[in-house]
Order: sequence, then structure tokens, then C-alpha cells
Amino acid sequence: KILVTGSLGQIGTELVTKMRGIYGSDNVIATDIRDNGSTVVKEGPFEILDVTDASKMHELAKKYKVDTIVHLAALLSATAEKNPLLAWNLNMGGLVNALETARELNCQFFTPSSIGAFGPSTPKDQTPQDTIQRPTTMYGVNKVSGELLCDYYFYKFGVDTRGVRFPGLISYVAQPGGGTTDYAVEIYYEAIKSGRYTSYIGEGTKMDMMYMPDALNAIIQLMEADSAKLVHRNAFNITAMSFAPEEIAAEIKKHIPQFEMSYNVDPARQAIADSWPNSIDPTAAKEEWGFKADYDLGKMTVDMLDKLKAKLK
Ligand code: VAH
Repeated sequence: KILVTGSLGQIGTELVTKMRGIYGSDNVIATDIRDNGSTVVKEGPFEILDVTDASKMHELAKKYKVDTIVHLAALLSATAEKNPLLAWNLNMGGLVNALETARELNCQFFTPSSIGAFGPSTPKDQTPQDTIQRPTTMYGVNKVSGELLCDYYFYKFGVDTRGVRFPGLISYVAQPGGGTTDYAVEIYYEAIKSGRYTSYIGEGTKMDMMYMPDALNAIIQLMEADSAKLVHRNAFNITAMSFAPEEIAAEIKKHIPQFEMSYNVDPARQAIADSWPNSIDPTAAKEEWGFKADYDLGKMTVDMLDKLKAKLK
């Protein structure tokens, strides 16, 4: 039985549905702080859970006899930078509650880190798996602390914790909330809706990205990997592509020639993006659990535009 927090978020919405298809609906308990009446709520067990409520989390985990916890509930980078103390309390408070529940009930554990766990002093191109991590955002501080805390729970208490450093994730089912890479999702919606997009991230700002199907496969593949083969645990660099705004705009124009891109840089989110790597090296994930991405920018763009045309018509 798998308990998922943040089930109504960008990752959770699709991961719950995919896991229910693989492991059986009754074996995936979706939780979130609100009920949005979506299929995630209707198609299997759903519970309201505020991850800062330790006793409620423990009560639900015991009620459903869970053996796996997937902890996704968090504030993303741009929101966290606007509310740093709220971000610390929710991101770290929620994480420690989830880890304690996993320790007490002997659960396998997954939570994502991010390319946001790196900072300006980190090597920016092909960022290594093991390198300096001094992020300059609250989100990054949360992610580095989270990686260290998850490794600690593995070494100290034997909790089977695993994680990946996600790049920006692009999807058409549920929108991201409050991220820096959200422009790469918004641009596809606007290409269909209005035929033009004004990017808040400036030209030339390269960031790692990944299409959601590859992200979901990575979570399941890592969780099912042979633990004896894992040299690293929290958290693996993974990526599918790296591009700047003008590159995704050019790819969209191949399909929508009249698409127009313009720029109105948001200093706050540009500063976050500038502190992150240009590209990271996913070799460890490939070697230790066979990670590979199927979607590059071209293939993702075809699928995103097809799916959004159907969704938005
Ligand atoms: C964010 N989408 O923008 C998240 C992610 C690497 C980006 O961490 O904050």
C-alpha cells in the first residue's frame, strides 16, 4: 500500500493515476490538503492531509497499513522565495513528519529533490552527481537539507529512502504551481490559446527539463530498483534535455509558424534560474538503476501540442 502526499499537484495528479494502474487502485492512497473533486479523488482512496500534522499522517499510514510513502507535498521555488519561513516550516516540517512515519512503520520512502539543490558556486555545465551544493534560495536550502535528512534516515535508521533531483517538469494534465520553470509549461498552453507568449525568463537561460511521462517512469523505476546496486540514494541527478526559452519557442514555431515569443523578465525568478545549473550529468542514475529518458524537445513538443489541442478545444 502506497501513501502519496501532494496528490493533487503537478506530479501527484499523474503519478497517483499511473500507480493505481500498476499496483491497483485500492493500493494507492492519495492525500492532499484539499479536495478538488478530480479523478484522483474519485478513482481510489483519498484523504485530506496537511503534512505538517504529524499525528494525522501517522494515523492514516496505520489505518491503511502502508509500506511505501511518496512525499510530494511542498512549496516550489518561486513561492518559497516569497514566503521563506512558510516554506521552511511546510517543506521541512512535512518532510520530517513523513520520514518519521516511514521509520515507525518501516516504509520504503521517495521524495524529490531538484536541480534547485545546486547554487551559483556549483559547476554549471554537466553538473556532477557529487559536487558542491550551496544554493541561494530557500527552496534550494530545503532541497539540500532534505537530501541530507533522507540519507541520514537511511544510514541511522535503515529507512529505504530514495530520491531524484528533478529538472523542470513539463506536463498537460495538472499545471505546476509556483515554480521557476513553469514558463516551459505556460508557453505550450499560450501557443494553443493565443498564439503568443511573453516569457518571464530571459533569452539564453538554459535549464534542464523533462517531460512528465519520463519523470513518472523514473520514480517507479528507482523505487523498484535493486537496493544492492544503489551507491547513491538522495538524490540522483536526472534530466532529459536542457534548453533556453528561444529554443522551445523555435520548436513550437515548427508546428505553429505564426507563434510569437516576447520577453518581460521577472527579476525574482530570473535570479533563481541564474543560480541553477545549465545542464546536469545523469550518469549515476543510468549506471545504478538504468534511468533513461524517452522524450527530447522535439518529441515532447509534438505530444504537448496534440494533447493540449484536445484539452483546450
Ligand atoms: C521549480 N518546477 O521550478 C520546480 C523545479 C527544477 C524546477 O524544482 O521550482
